[in-house]
Amino acid sequence: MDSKKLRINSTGLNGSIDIPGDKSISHRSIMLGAIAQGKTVVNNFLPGDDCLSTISCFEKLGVKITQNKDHVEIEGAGFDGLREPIEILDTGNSGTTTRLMVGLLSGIPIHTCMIGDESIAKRPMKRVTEPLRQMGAKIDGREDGNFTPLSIRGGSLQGIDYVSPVASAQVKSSILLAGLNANGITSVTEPHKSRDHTERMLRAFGCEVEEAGLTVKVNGGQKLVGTNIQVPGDISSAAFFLVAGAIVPNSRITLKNVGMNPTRTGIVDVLVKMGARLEIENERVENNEPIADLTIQTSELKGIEIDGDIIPRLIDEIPVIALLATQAEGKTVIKDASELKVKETNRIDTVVGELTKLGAKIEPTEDGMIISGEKKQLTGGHVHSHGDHRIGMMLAIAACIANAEVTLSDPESISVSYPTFFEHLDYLIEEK
Ligand code: SPQ
Repeated sequence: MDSKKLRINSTGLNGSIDIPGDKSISHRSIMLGAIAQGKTVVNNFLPGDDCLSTISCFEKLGVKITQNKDHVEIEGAGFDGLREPIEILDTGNSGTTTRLMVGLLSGIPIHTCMIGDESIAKRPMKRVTEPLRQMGAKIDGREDGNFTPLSIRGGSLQGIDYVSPVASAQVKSSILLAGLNANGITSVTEPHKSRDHTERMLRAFGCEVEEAGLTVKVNGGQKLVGTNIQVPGDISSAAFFLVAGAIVPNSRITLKNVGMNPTRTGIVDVLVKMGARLEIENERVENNEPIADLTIQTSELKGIEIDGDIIPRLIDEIPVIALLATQAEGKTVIKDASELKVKETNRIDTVVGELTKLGAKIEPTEDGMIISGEKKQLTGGHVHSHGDHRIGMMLAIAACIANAEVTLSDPESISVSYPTFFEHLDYLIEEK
């Protein structure tokens, strides 16, 4: 495992960058393109390790996919054209690939085995295998189907009305993808609204998806038709530079083509509520997804409370929001976020542990954390990504406001969602 000396004590981040494609939307473009009839062309695809795992799984299922950096062409096989693979499907570090593919494969009459890395092996799968079994899916796996490796013998499914105990786009999407192949109607109701990229993209592929409040419904037997997808920039990647722009003195950063789907913009709401100098310009819609350019400048921030409905809208941004809060005036309390415990790492423990090493005053709670805003520079230290891309990127931004050397173990994990992260960071530090 490598270690990287991070750039510290920055005197300002300045310039403009194009944020790479959205990870959630990139995954879905491959999945829906593969089960559609005809060709799908994807532009601004994210060539991060997670999305490459999705491509590799579909290639093993016999789908012809040509990828050249961020341009991908998929020869749709339709549901009927997926071939029983001789190899195990390896989903790498990607929860989205694992959970959505279990649903998608449950209703297709082939046998598949699925495995991921060490982190995936610890992430709960019962949240999808349980409702899929209620639909008639034949899934087995370690600890009665709660952990990988998983084995799926696809067959006929029956639609269900599922009330999910968690707000999770992966649970919702897995069941809806199974529902496309089930008899009758499948509905999913969530306690809070989670990201809705699957619903939006299914419509772009010609499917009917009904939404009423927190319930989403699909009819079984619908066919998807290949289309062109322009993937917006990933707001979860933009979040690292939004926070950097707000907390590093003398900064002004413009982030172009950022996805502004309201189920993902909790970070924007938090920045505004904390008092950040943020401008939103050039708002437009492409492929049913809103996009804008964002400019952030060094800001005077105040601590706030973050809980309830907003949590699923910023769940992946909490590590970097915790860093943001260390530079605010007053306390920030994050609640209702126990889902953080089942991400690539337990993100309550890894955020608190790593930021504490750099001198931040932060305490874990059962469902979140409390950060004392001290508005002071962080200290140096040796920190660890724990193999979690979002922890690695948060720590690299933290180093920008550290007053002594910071080294990061396992920086490679960042390529899961943002392979050009360090290039962009160096450019913003050097651009004047
Ligand atoms: O794909 P994976 O590994 O689960 O990735 C993460 C991330 O930080 O990139 C979570 F660890 O994002 C999830 C997100 O937290 C991606 C996702 C999606 O594309 O549907 C939904 C969220 O997870 P969940 O469990 O709330 O549905």
